[in-house]
Amino acid sequence: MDKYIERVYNKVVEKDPDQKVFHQAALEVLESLEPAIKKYPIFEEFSILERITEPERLIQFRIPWKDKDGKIQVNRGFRVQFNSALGPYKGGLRLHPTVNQGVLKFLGFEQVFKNSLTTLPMGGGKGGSDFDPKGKTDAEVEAFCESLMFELYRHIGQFIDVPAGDIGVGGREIGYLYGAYRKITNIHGTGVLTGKGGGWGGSLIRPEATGYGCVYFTREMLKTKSEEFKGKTVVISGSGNVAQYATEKCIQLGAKVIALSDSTGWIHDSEGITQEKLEFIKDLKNVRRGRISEYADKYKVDYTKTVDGSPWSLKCDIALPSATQNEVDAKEAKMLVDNGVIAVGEGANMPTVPEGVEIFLENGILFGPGKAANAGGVSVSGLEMAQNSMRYFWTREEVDAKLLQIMQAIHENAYKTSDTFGVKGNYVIGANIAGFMKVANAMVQQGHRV
Ligand code: NDP
Ligand code: 2IT
Repeated sequence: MDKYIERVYNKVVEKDPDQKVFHQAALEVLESLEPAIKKYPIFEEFSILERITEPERLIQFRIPWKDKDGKIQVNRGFRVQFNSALGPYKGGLRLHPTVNQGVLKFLGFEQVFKNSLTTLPMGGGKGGSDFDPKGKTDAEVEAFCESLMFELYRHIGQFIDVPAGDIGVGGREIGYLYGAYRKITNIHGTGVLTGKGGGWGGSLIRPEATGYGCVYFTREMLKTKSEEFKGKTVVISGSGNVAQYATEKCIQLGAKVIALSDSTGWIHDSEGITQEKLEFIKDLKNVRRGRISEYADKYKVDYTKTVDGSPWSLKCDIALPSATQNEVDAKEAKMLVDNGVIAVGEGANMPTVPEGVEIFLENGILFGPGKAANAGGVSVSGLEMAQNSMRYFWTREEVDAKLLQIMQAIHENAYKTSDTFGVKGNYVIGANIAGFMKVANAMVQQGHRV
């Protein structure tokens, strides 16, 4: 490893020894930047790597809220404002019991490079809480969101920081958060959050954007090998926002999606999930908030508990991991390769462990890393901000066309950059360097204090 990169990485680990997923994300990016760091000594001269691995600001706060029995519960809230060289901090809020500073620093760090790739003017940030929405009543979720906003409102704004959804945060939560923001500030600041409802400032296609975008990106990768989605068998993990709309786009393109999962287990529908069955899943997950096992009961298909294996053991042509970080381990990556997978598009953030990524790359699998493949969500968030600034709305077709154009531009940028640095088709190096260059150059140009 390059001496400068090694020094910076060691410092990252030394400063926060417990933040393992952040170390993982930092190492993955830093290692791949080596050719750019060597080619442009100015980045070392300006201490860009030391600066880019340190968040500009990290806010941690208390979130007290009353549960259905009238008992006051206390959760921890965070906002990591990682880098604003390219625009206001932008990134989702995650509600999951595993959320802590390290998880949000990993996600915020990834977001910086992802947002840079989108072509839109957005910095990177991430936030959330260790609150577990599972099993909570609507009223409890509302009470929690309101209390979260009591603190968060002072740190956000259309020119400062614009949160959106992530795991555990969808349309319902953004609604409660936005209502609280308006009530507290008396500002109808539509541009303060994205993923809003269609009738009050939300962009059409934002709910679909991450899943659709992931399929658009994967389709671009396939084109480089004269392949297409039509007729292919696809395995997708998760059954939340990203997984649902990745499935929908696969169906539209004539592919067969045979598996979806949640944290408890996964279903295997060998005949393929149809649009009608997908509507059942949307209602199950977004309205009734039930478990994916209900799909197996209804459609009489196989169901396997997570403890008994993963959907990556299924034979498929294309895999779109769309649940969470480190959900594809080395053994599972090997199984996918042995079973003939040709493309892997990461709908989730860092779902493949580093050894798994290595296995995909060594075997010539088309591998789209999350920060490129799942950038469609934040891209349409950026388009939502643009529409809010204009006090205007684009049609579904207009937003979808712009999303497609952005995903194609991200693909081209990552592909060309990989070629420039002598590793044609390695989208990990291509995306990391392309995303990094824009941020690093902005930081150099904006002086040593940013
Ligand atoms: P949702 O909350 O809508 O869905 C998450 C899905 O993943 C659920 O099926 C959930 O199962 C499963 N899941 C969550 N945690 C785990 C876990 N520890 N082990 C196994 N399964 C798990 O979230 P999204 O679909 O929005 O997010 C999915 C991924 O995509 C995340 O990595 C997120 O960061 C990323 N992403 C999201 C974007 C967006 O716009 N929403 C944009 C770009 C990336 P269960 O219900 O059982 O917990
Ligand atoms: O990981 C991500 O890119 C997101 N959760 C979406 C962020 C956003 O601001 O839309």
